Amino acid sequence: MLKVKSRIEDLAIFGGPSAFSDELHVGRPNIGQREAFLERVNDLLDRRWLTNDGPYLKQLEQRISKLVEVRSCIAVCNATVGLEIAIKAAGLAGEVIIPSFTFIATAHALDWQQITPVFCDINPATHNIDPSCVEQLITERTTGIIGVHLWGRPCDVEELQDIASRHKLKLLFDAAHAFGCSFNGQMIGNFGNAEVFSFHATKFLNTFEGGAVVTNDDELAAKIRLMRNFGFAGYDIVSSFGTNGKMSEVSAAMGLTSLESLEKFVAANYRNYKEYRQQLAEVPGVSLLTYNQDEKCNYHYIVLEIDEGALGITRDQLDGILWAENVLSRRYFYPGCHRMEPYRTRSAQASLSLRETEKLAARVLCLPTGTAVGSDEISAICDIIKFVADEGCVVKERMLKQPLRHHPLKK
Ligand code: T4K
Repeated sequence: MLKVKSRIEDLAIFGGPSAFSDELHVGRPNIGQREAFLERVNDLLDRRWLTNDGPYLKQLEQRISKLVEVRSCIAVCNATVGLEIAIKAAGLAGEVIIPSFTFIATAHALDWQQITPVFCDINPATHNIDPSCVEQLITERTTGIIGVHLWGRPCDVEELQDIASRHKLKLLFDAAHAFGCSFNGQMIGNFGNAEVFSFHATKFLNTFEGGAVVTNDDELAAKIRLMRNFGFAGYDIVSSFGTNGKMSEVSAAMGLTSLESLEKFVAANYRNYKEYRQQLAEVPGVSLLTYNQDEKCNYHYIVLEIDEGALGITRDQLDGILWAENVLSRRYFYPGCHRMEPYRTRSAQASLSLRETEKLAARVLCLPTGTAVGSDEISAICDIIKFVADEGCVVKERMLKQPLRHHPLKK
């Protein structure tokens, strides 16, 4: 039963009952047809082929290549390892320019192989790496750029490609959020030297854990394929450096099943996005990140930007209020990679040149969506936000006076 708020005391943070009896998460997995998945699991158990280039993996790679309209798809155990392999196979070394406003995996995939991630500021309008800042960061040690299509919204691909070509740099994209999205009518996956999708449980399409590297460069694809399997070119023949980046058959079976429901997942996300947009349209200090509907979008993230001055409370205060109501909103990607270890210690000055990143990291809040969330939940979440907006100053005062019963950083 959803609890309605009409007085300040009704807010769970001030002692009222939580709006939701069960926790509402950002990142609840989308699950396809259970029967189809279980049939595949039975089949792979009967065949006793559990991993290592199995038939489901091959099918998944073919279907993704077709959907993304790209020459090669190499499925991997997760996007982080996918990034590590793509980085190695593309020959990156020295320094690589990436945005700081991303999941920490983008930076760690470089640092893991002694490559320095050089953090670049973002364009506040797009939340993506700002090409006009990239060029200033290029040194003689720079070998590449990794753009991140944050929230599934494409980077400024053309500008980045132009910079990479002029400076003879490799260009990769962390497309962890962007499966099923397009840029100028062309599917994400076709840009730069290679792009990497994530199929983690919390992503638009999931294989439990998983990901894929996609590329139109046949030579690079062959290298990546070898590296995914320890460099084995045949029985007893190791022809290159490699790791274990393989995707298992059960993950591939989940991927194939998820692909069959992809239209349903987009429809649910789009419906949720429209509801949030309509219900939050008039709320001062709360703006919902929009998607370009002329492109293919997966609408997988509901991203708010909070303007403290207009709303009356900070993003973190709103986060605390929502958590008390059992709405586990997320401050992705606070505080920015440059403020996380080991990068923070190495470069204490980084924040000076990352002004937009710093500002945005204090404003963004992601809300629950996906197939696990329906209209009633969205209305209840928006009602809480609207109530708080109406009572902004009073809520703020009350929060200052009273120690929080609940702490949003319980994780
Ligand atoms: N690049 C970018 C830009 C990325 O965003 C990511 C991953 C990567 C690279 C690396 O991709 P992978 O190597 O993971 O394939 C989550 C995910 O773990 C991470 O994959 C994702 N980005 C990131 C944006 O979100 P956390 O720390 O928020 O995870 P966690 O455990 O808090 O889960 C999020 C919410 O989802 C929780 O509230 C609970 C819910 N959940 C989670 C799982 C795993 C479920 O309801 N069911 C589940 O099975 O990082």
